[in-house]
Amino acid sequence: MTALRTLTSVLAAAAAAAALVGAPVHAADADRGGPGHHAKTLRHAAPPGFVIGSAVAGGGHHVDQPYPDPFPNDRVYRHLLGKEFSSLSPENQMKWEFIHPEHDRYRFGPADDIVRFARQHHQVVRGHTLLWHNQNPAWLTEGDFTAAELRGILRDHIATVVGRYRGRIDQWDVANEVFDDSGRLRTTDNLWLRELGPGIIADAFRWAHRADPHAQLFFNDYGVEGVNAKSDAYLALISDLLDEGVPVDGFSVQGHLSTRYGFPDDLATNLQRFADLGLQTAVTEVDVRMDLPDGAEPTPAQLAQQADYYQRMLEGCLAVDTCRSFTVWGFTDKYSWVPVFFPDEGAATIMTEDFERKPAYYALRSTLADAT
Ligand code: 9MR
Repeated sequence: MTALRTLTSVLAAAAAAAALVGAPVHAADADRGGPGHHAKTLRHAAPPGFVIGSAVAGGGHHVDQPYPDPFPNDRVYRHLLGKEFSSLSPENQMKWEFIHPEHDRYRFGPADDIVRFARQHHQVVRGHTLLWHNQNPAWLTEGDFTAAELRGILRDHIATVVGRYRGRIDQWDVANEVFDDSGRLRTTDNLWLRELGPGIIADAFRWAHRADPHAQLFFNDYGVEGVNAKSDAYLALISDLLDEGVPVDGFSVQGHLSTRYGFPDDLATNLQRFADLGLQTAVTEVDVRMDLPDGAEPTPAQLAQQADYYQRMLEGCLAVDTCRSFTVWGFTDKYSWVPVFFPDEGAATIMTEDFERKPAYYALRSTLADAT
């Protein structure tokens, strides 16, 4: 079957399946000459001032990855990354273990390449991330440092990394995933909180602000799409920090969803309460994985449900004035982290491994076009 026929039949089946589950997928609208039918890419369909982003694959724990680093090597990937998106997030290339692999050595090359590519393609960059419990290098986690030394290490890292990209990064995920699912600060598994206490969060924001006064500084997490104990904890913490004059600019929800679970219908309500604090909001890491036992192919119904979830995430963001940035965590199944981390799940992105656009892609594009 040709790629086009596959796509056409998938779209038709997806529309039928959407009707079945009552999902408001209008995946095919854009191609039928509906609103925004002339918008050929996501970024061109987006309303003015609204950026649509993708993570830039590479540098992860994809230990069994059967491919060379995609960003520098895959020409089709690069072409689509430049053409479809107006914002880039390094998936791993600015994380501690990657950019600061030894105490006295930084590795900036891959991050520099992304920032340069973004410039060339008129894209903004979301920096990710400065204070996190994961992907810290062994020299740091296993080193024998005093509290004062650790503090100095974090301060220097933030000054160095944020300073290097000063003026070229639009939004920074300063603090990533600092709460657990019950809304308790990760004072055990987060090295910084454990060794230096929760006050280090405010310091990280202050240091980042000093290094780049124009970058918008964010808290970022998963499982905070809706109103729940964890997002409540963020609301309380950020309110306190703002009262103390700490330079926090934004709160972002990652959006790693699964078709196994219900959609977080209160996304817009949740984002709005952060917007009401005067914050920017953003959706930063969307993917929607599905059950694919024994290497099964996605069914039309699964693709339709996935498209529906992507669309509703985007609609939730578009409904909130301060949500001006929506990023997918990779745009092709070829390089997705999902099957590596979730056995028997996958197909979580908006394009197949062969870069064929799925119903989710068209759902995003027509939703963006309708919002213009
Ligand atoms: O996609 C990233 C993957 O390549 C890494 O191996 C993994 C290791 O922790 O991190 C993934 O990205 C995460 C992001 O940085 C923070 N939110 C959750 C993402 C998915 O795990």
